[in-house]
Amino acid sequence: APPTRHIAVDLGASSGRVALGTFEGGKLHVEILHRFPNGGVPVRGQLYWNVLGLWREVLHGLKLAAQHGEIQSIGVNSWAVDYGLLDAQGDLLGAVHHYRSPRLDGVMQRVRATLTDQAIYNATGIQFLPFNTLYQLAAEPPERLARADKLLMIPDLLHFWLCGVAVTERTNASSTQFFNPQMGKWATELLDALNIPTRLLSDIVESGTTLGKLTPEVERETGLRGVQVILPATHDTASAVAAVPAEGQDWAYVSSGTWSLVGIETPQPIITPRSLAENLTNEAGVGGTNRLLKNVMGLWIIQQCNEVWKLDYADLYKQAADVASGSTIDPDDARFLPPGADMAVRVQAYCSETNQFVPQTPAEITRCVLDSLAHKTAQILRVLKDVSGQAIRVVHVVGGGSQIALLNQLIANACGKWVIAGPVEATLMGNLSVQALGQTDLPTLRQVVRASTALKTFSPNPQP
Ligand code: ADP
Ligand code: LRH
Repeated sequence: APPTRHIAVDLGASSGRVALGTFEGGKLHVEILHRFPNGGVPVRGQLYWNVLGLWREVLHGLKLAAQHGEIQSIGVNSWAVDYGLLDAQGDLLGAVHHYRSPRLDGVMQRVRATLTDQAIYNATGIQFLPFNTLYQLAAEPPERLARADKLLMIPDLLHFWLCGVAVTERTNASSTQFFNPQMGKWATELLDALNIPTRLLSDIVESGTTLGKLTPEVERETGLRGVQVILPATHDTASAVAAVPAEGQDWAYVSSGTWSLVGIETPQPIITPRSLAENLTNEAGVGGTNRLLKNVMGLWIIQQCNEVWKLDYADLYKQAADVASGSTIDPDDARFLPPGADMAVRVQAYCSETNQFVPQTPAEITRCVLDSLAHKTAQILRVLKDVSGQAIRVVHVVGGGSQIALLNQLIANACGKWVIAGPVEATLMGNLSVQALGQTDLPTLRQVVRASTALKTFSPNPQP
């Protein structure tokens, strides 16, 4: 088959990129054309995303792509749960809120008191996290919802701007906590009970679907011609998991970035009293798979510390490998969720309160966080195995965090399992593969990723 060429836009919480992917001879070559930073914008006590700034960066990346000859398609993925509201003219209604915004303080507790955990979990199978879209909508002033005509998740919003078609792709719909994965439809009864207008919702569409051509305006702006928008798995974690270079069944993944998503793939959602008690999530994957996983706070804690330290990540992680393990924190303690220049102080306070060694230097604090993430990963894998009955032999680490050799080794040690690290850009590769191959055959897709990536293996050392 002749080579095909596709553009993937991957918007992560800490950075975004526009990449060109070329498929040829069962291999995928990825070239990153444009990278740009991302993060929350604080305004008057709340936190927002600069979604228009992201759009400008995307357009810039597309202009660069237009210099690379004929391109078949484009697809956008991003972090989950956040959304824009549109008015009846299709104009963006106000700013786009950030999932770490203080507006959500106390909202989940209020909703859980109204609806019961069983009602919410049995309908959705989603982990209770205070920033799920369900609680974000419950936090909206009713007047704003009354003025809104449509809710679009971030990637769906960008697809709307690219081609004028407004739909909701399924993998990201499942992150809202008002999608029923067993029925394959919106759990409208939850929204009804909270007086959230369900007319805001649009049709749920599968990844691999062609939405339509770029608008004439986007063509003029970028110089691209005849490019189709094809839906990838729009939830970044779903794209990353699709590109886990695994074979067989007995593996787990860690999608390691701002968040650390620790999970396994199962054929069906697992929604039981035990999975509720463990607060496990069931998110939709590519090809009708289920992602049974848990959100772990991830590298966010170090990212926030490094806003102050301003160190090179490769250097910082090398230094962290040279200090001894000291203390561990629960990275999911609620105190670590909000941004702040005092993140290192929060880590120290946790250690002090729990009568542990208090890390002082950036290397010591980083080591403490990495040790803690590895322990948490091992703990979750034990739960996943118990709940699913699936054996786990190897752990695949993908994403930006898979570059941290120390973390890979700590995960191998804590889990007592082999770790296979890479690809770093799993999300881009999953996005591009679904555009090129459709979503029919995950083993083939994973074979392409394996053939196209240099992987690193870490064997577990006995614990000291
Ligand atoms: P997200 O998609 O959530 O924005 P990424 O998957 O891009 O996150 O991962 C970002 C993380 O990757 C950073 O927080 C940092 O810890 C790690 N990282 C980035 N560059 C390097 C590097 N050169 N060496 C080791 N780790 C790195
Ligand atoms: C990772 C991610 C994760 C969500 C979080 C909000 O980027 O999409 O899967 O839970 O962001």
